[in-house]
Amino acid sequence: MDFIQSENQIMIAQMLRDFAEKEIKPFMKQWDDDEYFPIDTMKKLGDLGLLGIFIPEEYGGAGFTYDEYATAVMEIGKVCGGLGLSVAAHNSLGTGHIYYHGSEAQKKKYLPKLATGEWIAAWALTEANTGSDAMRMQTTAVKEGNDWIINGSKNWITHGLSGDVAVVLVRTGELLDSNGITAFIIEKGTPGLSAVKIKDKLGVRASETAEMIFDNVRVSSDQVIGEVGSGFKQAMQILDGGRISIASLSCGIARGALEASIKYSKEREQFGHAISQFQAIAFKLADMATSVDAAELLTFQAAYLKNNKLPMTKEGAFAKYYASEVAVKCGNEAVQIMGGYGYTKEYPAEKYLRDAKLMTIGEGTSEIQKVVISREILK
Ligand code: COS
Repeated sequence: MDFIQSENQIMIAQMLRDFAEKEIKPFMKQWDDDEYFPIDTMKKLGDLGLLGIFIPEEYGGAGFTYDEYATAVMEIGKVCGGLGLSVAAHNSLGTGHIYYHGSEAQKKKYLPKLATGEWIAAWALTEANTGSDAMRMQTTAVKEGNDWIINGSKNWITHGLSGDVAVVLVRTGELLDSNGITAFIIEKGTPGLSAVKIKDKLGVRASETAEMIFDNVRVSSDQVIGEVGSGFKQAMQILDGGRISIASLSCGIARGALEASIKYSKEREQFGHAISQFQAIAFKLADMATSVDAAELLTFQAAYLKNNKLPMTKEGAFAKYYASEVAVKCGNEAVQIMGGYGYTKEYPAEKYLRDAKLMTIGEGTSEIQKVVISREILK
């Protein structure tokens, strides 16, 4: 593991700080208030190579490692958790699934569009009644000649409405058969596919979440990813990598909350001193700073293992579990440090807290991370 940032990481971080000043900070409150998904801003990030960060150049990507990927997601998370979630989900879920498990023809067809941001990706595993218990999904695909007919619905899908293409996990075998789920690539506009935006979320409101409905959606066998029946295991592997994304985003939110808290506590005076001078506040900042660094180290550990194609199920879960809880803690402390101001939308603290909370829920709850970790250490 390298504790020093590479030149590429430094360059990406600086580029994103500049980008955030012009393209994110002036608009993010409006996106949050209106639950507006800034697809044009996503496309600009695509122009910067940030929508195919670890996709090789031969498929139109930036060809970076998970280190640069984590840095990019952290930097966006420091500013806007919602946009950060969209960037993370696009890279590691939809696009990542086609890259890691798709055929050469599928990679050539989809990755250049996705890696440049011409197309936005969705990834659909969860259903209304099956979140943590993904294996019990009810959406089915039945073979008819060379085609498959898909019926059912998927819930809580990032870019389920605006995404140009979705990787959809569907039952093709018996209930509870770990070889009974298959991944399909389904393009927007396919007859029988519709979607409804989910509104009134607590946080990550700039990221689009939708329900996708499949009513006799016909797709050809060319749209199956990998072997029929291999979808659940593909999904588990994608979630292992996805946990680096959410850990990175959590680190970004936590660091954003810490930096805002430091700034505020140096400016705010009470009892004749800046409140940073009081141990009650200084120790909060010390705890926040220590846990943000620890979360980043766990995240870069998982990234190192992924870069080196080493097993990282446990380490991905460590990073996601710890960093997401740290993000909530830092968001909460930021509100506390800013007091009444922290409780209003005039200051950034309450948004960090709202955005952070999703980190302990999406892409596997904290409880599921503990299931994964305990199974690994008890093997
Ligand atoms: N990589 C590859 N294969 C994996 C795997 C991984 N990380 N984790 C499990 N598998 C395989 C197992 O080896 C098993 O294979 P066999 O049946 O051939 O032995 C199969 O997948 C089923 O695994 P398991 O029996 O552990 O499945 P469970 O139903 O008990 O589920 C958990 C395991 C809870 C870990 C899984 O359902 C999970 O991750 N749930 C959370 C899903 C989630 O994150 N949802 C949110 C998505 S929002 S984008």
